[in-house]
Amino acid sequence: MIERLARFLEDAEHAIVFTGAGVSAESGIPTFRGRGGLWERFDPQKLATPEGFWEDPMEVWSWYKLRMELIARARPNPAHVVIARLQERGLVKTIITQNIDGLHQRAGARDVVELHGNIWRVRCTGPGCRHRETLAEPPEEIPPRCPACGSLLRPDVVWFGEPLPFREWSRAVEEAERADLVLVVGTSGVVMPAGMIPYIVKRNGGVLVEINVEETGYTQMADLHIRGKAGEVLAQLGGLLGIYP
Ligand code: BJW
Repeated sequence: MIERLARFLEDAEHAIVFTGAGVSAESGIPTFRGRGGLWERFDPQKLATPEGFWEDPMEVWSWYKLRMELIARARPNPAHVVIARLQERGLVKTIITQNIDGLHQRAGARDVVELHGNIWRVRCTGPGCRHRETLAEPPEEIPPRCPACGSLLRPDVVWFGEPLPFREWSRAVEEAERADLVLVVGTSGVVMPAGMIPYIVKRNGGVLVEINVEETGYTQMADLHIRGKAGEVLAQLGGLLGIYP
């Protein structure tokens, strides 16, 4: 299976990678759904919607602060490293992620398309205030306030019911339209519209390869489904291609 994946990648002219929370699971960052997932313990309506934020900004910020602390301590795992090296080698053109943890970039990936934002970026909620900044560490005081106008800052991530950032979404669709292969790693694919990306590639006749510890809505239409942990499977691929360790 790993050899088939290597051949698919070598034959492709424009391969893209589409990732979700499962790619960071081996870095110690919990996924959202399934056993041990964040939504088992936390309520997405309260923590990942604009309504939840306005009802209790302190609660939402406590959750994001905790996650920032976890992400700051986490290290990219072999999946992030091999994906970055596939890009460096030209075997993968673009990495599109739903993750907000920045681990692809920390592993060396360039020009990553972040569909759901980034946990280290914050933006002002004040009317007319366009203040944005990138934090180097979790905010000491929560909820943090805008240095320009004093309104509440919010994490620059995409919550349920909010549109995806226009530029990133357009770029992801453009890349998917061009792609002749999509490597889908560690996503349940249930969140829309991000989850459409693999379908666009497949609809245009491209190859779909999935790496996941379980079956998903993509599995039936996948040309190759590799059941396993992203870090382990991609480390093997990297070994075969001579790019890892
Ligand atoms: C491993 C592994 C290992 C584990 N190795 N694998 C169409 C139909 C139905 C609903 C909708 C629809 N269109 C829109 C909606 C509503 C909604 C939605 O999709 N809801 C569904 C859940 C039902 N979508 C939205 O609201 C979106 N906005 C929108 O549509 O706006 C429209 C609009 C237009 C114009 C104006 C206004 C509005 C926004 C969605 C935002 C999602 N946000 C979150 C939180 C981000 C911030 C944060 O992190 O705090 O994004 S929710 C969460 O889910 C997060 C993720 O990016 C996203 C996807 O999850 P992901 O990555 O797939 O993780 P899991 O946990 O689901 O799966 C992990 C997988 O890994 C599993 O398969 C495991 O098996 C696997 N795995 N370990 C390999 N080691």
